[in-house]
Amino acid sequence: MNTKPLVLIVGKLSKTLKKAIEDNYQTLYLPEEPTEQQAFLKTNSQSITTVATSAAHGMTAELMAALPNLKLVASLGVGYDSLDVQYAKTHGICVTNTPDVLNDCVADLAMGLMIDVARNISYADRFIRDGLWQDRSAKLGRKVSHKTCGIVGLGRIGKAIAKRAEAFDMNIAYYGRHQQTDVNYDFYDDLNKLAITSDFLVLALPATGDTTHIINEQILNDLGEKGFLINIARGAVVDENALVKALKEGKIAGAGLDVFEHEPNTPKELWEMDNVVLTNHIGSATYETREAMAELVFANIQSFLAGKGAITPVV
Ligand code: 8YV
Repeated sequence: MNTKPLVLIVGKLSKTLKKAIEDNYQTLYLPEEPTEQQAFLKTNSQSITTVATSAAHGMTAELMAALPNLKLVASLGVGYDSLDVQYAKTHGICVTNTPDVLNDCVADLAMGLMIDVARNISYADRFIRDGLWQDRSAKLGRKVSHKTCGIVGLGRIGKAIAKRAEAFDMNIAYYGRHQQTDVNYDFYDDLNKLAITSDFLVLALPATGDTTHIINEQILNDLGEKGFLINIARGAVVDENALVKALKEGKIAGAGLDVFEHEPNTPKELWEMDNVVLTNHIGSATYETREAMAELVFANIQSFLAGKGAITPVV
């Protein structure tokens, strides 16, 4: 009889993480097809105490409720908006994420999007590949250095962005629920005022009920026609229809976007805009970072199942 704890893998995980789990625990995979999933749960739900999943897939209250003996959900990703942590908390289920190991990677991408959209790097690449250089010179961009970087959400990733922006001689300002005593950046408790003062409004906040569409038409108008929006947080924090409208009407200078409201679907109007840089949610998508995240997921599972508790619990 196999006495190893049983781990249910929900959604796509890397080969290395799946192998680590398979080598150490009894492993089951949740079918994605609804009929198959129901049959699977009917047979296995009672024996499952541990789930390994990702921020990209998530865990609903419905699925957690279908696993009556569930004790741990270990998720790959720092964001946990796709996990029903409220249900988990009220039902004694521990949820873990993978903070810190991806701060640098995501912050690097934020700077990349900022420089790309301000200096027309992706546009210039297309300009050459489309054979347009023969006929005309490329359009002018905007400086990044010595400009104001307004960070919405000065958490661990926000601080990593601020550190990079300082290296570009940028002035750093931020908006959050409270002023932080361990930084000497300009604090704004009014998002509109931060938008007005920013040349680059960089979104690094979590997606919660309170932050849905926090970037709206008025904020975008306040950012202004020389301002750029950079989003490496979650699509839900931006009113995407208002963003498309602001870009169409030249209310802002451009946008660098790694996340979208309805991924993998993105507004087709953005595809045609030369002052927009689009990436497909690749904030943490490097070999090194995904390996570190996978190791942290596995470490949380090992520690919890060894009775030592979780390493990075959310709840
Ligand atoms: C995830 C992310 O790692 O960390 C997060 O919250 O959004 C991504 O970097 C990726 O979606 C895999 O789940």
